[in-house]
Amino acid sequence: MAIRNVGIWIVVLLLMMLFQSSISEDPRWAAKRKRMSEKVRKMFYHAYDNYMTHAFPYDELKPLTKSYTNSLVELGNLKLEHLSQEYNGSALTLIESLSSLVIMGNNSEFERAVLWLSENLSFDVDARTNLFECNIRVLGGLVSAHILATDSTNRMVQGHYKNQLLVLAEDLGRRFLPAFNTPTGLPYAWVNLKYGVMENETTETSTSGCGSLILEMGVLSRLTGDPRYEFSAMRALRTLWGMRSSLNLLGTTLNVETGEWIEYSSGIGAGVDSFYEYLLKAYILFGSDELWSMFQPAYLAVQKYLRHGPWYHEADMRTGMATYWQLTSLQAFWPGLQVLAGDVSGANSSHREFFSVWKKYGVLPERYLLDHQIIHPTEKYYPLRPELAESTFYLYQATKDPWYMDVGESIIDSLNLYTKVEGGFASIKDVTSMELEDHQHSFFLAETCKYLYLLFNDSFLVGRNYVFTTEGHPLPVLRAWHDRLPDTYIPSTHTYSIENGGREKGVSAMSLQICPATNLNHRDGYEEHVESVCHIRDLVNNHRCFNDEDCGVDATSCRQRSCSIAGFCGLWLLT
Ligand code: DMJ
Repeated sequence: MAIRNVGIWIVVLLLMMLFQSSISEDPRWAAKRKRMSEKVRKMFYHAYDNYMTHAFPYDELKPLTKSYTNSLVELGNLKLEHLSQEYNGSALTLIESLSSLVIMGNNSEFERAVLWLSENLSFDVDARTNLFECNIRVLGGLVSAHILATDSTNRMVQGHYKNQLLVLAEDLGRRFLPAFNTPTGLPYAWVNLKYGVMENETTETSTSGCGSLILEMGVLSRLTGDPRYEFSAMRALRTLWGMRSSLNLLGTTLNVETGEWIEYSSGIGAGVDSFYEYLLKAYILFGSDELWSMFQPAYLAVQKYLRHGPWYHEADMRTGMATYWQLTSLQAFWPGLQVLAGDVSGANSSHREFFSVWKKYGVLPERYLLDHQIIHPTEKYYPLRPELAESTFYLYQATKDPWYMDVGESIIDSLNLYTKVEGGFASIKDVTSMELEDHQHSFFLAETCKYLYLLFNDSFLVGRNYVFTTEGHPLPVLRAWHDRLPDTYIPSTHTYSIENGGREKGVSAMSLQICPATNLNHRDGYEEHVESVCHIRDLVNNHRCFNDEDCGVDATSCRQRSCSIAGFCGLWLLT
């Protein structure tokens, strides 16, 4: 017995030494953070400056020919039908760059851009746009920038800003409303900004298309006091949730007039992804129990029916039987969502698989056949997508494990090696030959560069609580907008006096202080701060736990978190 105890202690001591060696901040990490964030900044400006020179005020840059494309009306429109002659672009990439400019600290360029948009942008155009795409890119970009322009840091020179972005956002939001005029409340996928829903418009939409509008439209309602936007988005979400199967799974496409499913196959990638994301993020932002009561069973159903080890396949929503064994590039957002849900070990293992495919090809192919371990014969492209960088950022925030910085570096190296051209960053047409395509998507500036930058420099987030939309635009968690924030919650002025060996001050990006921030974790008989929705306090054991007491309380649900065998704190929804 005594010998066994000694053995256990040796193992414990070895483990502690192992952790200890990685606890102390290696000066090389600080140097790496500096070097890499500078590298990403350069990437962002290479993309931005080329857009401003060759494409602004049109929508997106064509980096190979140094020209432009008015792509807002093409997004989600694979057949390019009903393309309008009148549409001349909406400076889409500029709108998408606004929050990244702020995060990188370029307030003067942000102000210049805000003023230009204030004076020149109009949505009174004959343009049939995809509601989802226009919502996440344009409405999301505008409301987020409006909040950043008017927050306490006063980024706009006084007097120059008179809520023009909010006026524009409200004008756009009003143009969305006709899309919701259906018997089910589910919105049409397409709406013409000038004329509303077109005659003979398709009634088919996707789960993400009608189920991920609540963040932007909810915030628009909170900012304007007009409840119609939030009401419409929430009603659609409720209808959609009501269409779930007895297994709590949802299909991929549906008919907005009849409320019937068209495609019963259920997954976490294209056509569904942001539906899950918005349930949880809207719960974090608005605190409504109704949203949590949707997210939790939805998440559990994914884990039960779609997960295969660290991979996720698709399954028939009615039977739970596997349909397609495919990894899609869009699925790589999932580990980031798992971090927010507190399932850090689940996030870690699925992230590793996505990264292994990235390493295999140099970037992530759009579709990869899991059962054959090969690329899909036609979907071989990589359009500069952000999802793997996004998840890497969340996992680094949750664990502070420097391995995620290595992953970020590897992503940055690949982007520079394969996609950087003189005129910007070009999408990859075929990852097996690295042949390029003449398109720099706006989400490269809104998301890819932003998450890579935040991975190495999160100073923007210190002392503040933000939820990032699916397009990477930050929205603040505010008491005024939240159903459950207690009075002790102080969102913007509260700073922590936590120090990391005298080297690092501040709190993590995920510190959603929804539960009171003190008196939650009694260790050694004293009261202490408990930080974050999803990970343990910044100073303990290099962000790893030894027992449940290290983990504190989940800030959004106020439930005690527990410590996994791997040393990560979480809610462990499956237990
Ligand atoms: C972005 O426009 C958003 O993240 C969206 O939810 C799906 N993915 C693209 C970028 O890949």
